[in-house]
Amino acid sequence: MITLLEKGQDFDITYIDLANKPDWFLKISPFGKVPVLRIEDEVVFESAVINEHLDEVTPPSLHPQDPLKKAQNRSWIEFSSQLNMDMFMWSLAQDEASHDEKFEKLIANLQKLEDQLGDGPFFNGTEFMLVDAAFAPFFMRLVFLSDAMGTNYLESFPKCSDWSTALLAKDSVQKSVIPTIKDKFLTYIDAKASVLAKRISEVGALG
Ligand SMILES: N[C@@H](CCC(=O)N[C@@H](CS)C(=O)NCC(=O)O)C(=O)O
Repeated sequence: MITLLEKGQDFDITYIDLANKPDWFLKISPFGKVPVLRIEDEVVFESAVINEHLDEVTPPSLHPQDPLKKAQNRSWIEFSSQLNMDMFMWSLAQDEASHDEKFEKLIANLQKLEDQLGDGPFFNGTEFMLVDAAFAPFFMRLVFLSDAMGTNYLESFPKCSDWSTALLAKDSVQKSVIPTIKDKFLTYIDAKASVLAKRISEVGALG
């Protein structure tokens, strides 16, 4: 969605109830996951691959031109999947020990990302690129969790924090989600009755 909006492309979107996936969706999504891009009768799946394709067919490219920088951007795009997974595992952990372990993993990986960043405001400098589009959904959800807990999880990572602020201020990022995304996301976490979900509801009860 972010890449399509950045590129000013027309598209239709169909949201999938992942707890009740329709048959037509299961037929076109080999992993049974979103997102899937449908172009007439053809399908592309995996968000990084979808973004690469959209970028290729709608110049100018949102990748650096230098081949090494481009490869490194792709490496860090892959790292965004790991951070999403770290956040997911942490937010769903069912016992204290596993919660702490997953949280420490997330923090360790955030430090690796912090060490990669330059002067910003974006990953490669002043221009918003594909690598930025890849990290925006992660930061958006981490900020939802920060707000819900009243704890700034990016406090020790000033470059990530500034990057996150720049990303979340982008029109394409804001318009990539439904207006009720925060409530929906926190309701989803709450329903998992995880350690983090319980802590959020305690903070909510206190607040
Ligand atoms: N590597 C995939 C991950 C996609 C993914 O995990 N999608 C989740 C929602 S964020 C999903 O569809 N989950 C449904 C399921 O696993 O049943 C990508 O980047 O496209």
